[in-house]
Amino acid sequence: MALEGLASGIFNALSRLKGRRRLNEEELKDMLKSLRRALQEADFNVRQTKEITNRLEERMREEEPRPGVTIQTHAMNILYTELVRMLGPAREIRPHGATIMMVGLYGQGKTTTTAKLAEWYRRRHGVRVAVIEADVHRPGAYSQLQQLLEDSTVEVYGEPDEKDAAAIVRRGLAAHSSADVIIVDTAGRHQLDQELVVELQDMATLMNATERFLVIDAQVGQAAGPVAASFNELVDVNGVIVTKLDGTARGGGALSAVATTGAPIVYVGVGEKVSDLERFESDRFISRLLGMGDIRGLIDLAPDDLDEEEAMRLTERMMSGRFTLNDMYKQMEMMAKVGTVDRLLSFLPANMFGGMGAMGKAQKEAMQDNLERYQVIMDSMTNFEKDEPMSLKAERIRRVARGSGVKEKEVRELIAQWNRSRKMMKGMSGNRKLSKQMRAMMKSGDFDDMQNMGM
Ligand SMILES: Nc1nc2c(ncn2[C@@H]2O[C@H](COP(=O)(O)OP(=O)(O)OP(=O)(O)O)[C@@H](O)[C@H]2O)c(=O)[nH]1
Ligand SMILES: [Mg+2]
Repeated sequence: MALEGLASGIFNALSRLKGRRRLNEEELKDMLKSLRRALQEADFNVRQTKEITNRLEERMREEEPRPGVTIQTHAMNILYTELVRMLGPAREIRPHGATIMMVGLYGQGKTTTTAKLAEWYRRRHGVRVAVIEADVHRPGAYSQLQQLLEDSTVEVYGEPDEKDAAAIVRRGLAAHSSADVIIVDTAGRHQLDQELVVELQDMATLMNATERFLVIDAQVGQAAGPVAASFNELVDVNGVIVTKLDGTARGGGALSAVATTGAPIVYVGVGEKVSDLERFESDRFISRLLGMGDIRGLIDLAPDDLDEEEAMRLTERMMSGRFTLNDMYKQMEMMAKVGTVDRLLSFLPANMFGGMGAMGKAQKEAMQDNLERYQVIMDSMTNFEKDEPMSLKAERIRRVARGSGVKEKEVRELIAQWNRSRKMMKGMSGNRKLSKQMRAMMKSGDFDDMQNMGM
């Protein structure tokens, strides 16, 4: 996941409190010092680092943990609220009827993010999206955008030989007047210069942009602050997208610096693929960062043909203790489509499933391989067998193995896996506090005392 370094730094700092009922002065200072280092390594500036650690120190001294809450969890909860406060409230975006202008400096990820957003709105909001390539400076920008969206039904408008960006936008808007959402990709610069300023302002007026999204590479760290401020002045930025959060340790600096400019962060880019976009809501983001999980984010990952309701239903079923091979299959199907197991696990509480989030790379790869093989095996089963895996005795196992071209042993392994999953689900549903919490999380994203659940 993004900001792994920060996550493990915070975890290290707070793990010093593990098992403690009372803290002596030295232990508290020690923890704060190592937290300070973690924040600074993630490029939070000195002032913000100080502010967070001071607030934590103050509240650790003043507030008693609630009954049953360990000091470690108490500290985690305080840190959670302080970080969320620093990153600011979320902004809801309703894409229907929106005209979106993407702005930003060179190479920050504008074109890639244009494609990501288009797909996001098409898939999740079911709207008709058209994108317009209005970058007349970068050679090949139009074909780059076309390529990014070649598997999509999103319409791409461009005129590779035209030198007047505003003219492209004007004709593009006319050509796609029936689209629900229009997204315009613009040219970048090393720095905001006069030519670009005029070009962007002209376009913003011409298209009457309802959304002005600034794209910033997380790699720039704290420098994101001044960049956001200057674009904000120019086109009144109402959403910032921080990209490449997957590839840098400095992301904390970028996020916090943007937050101080007052322009809300609305999405983050977490990879080069068109699907590597996430909605940014500070509470969910921080919850995930602190290893508390983000069940609603998990639902965001659901593929096209598995809508939110179905994901909810599947979770409900898992929690209810009914768990057939079919459910497991659906779950795997969803996992496989969603992409790597790694990404999926990053949404779950770190200590859930016996710490699966902390699995090694080799283990994760093995799991990915298993998923593929299991799917093949299950394609050779009847619906009845998938509903009642207990019915899979010797003869049926032999038939399934033959049908799917695997060894009988592998079929038995799958059944054993189902059995383990079923027991785990049962354990989860038997844990009333946990299931209550899971449901509450799905509804509201409220994670208070998540850490107490012994997951
Ligand atoms: N790892 C990672 N790479 C990204 C992400 N977003 C964009 N990139 C990569 O960053 C590079 C630049 O992206 P572009 O979308 O071309 O950036 P741009 O702002 O349009 O660049 P110009 O048009 O030249 O100003 C490409 O190689 C992208 O694949 C992200 O979230 N994660
Ligand atoms: Mg570009």
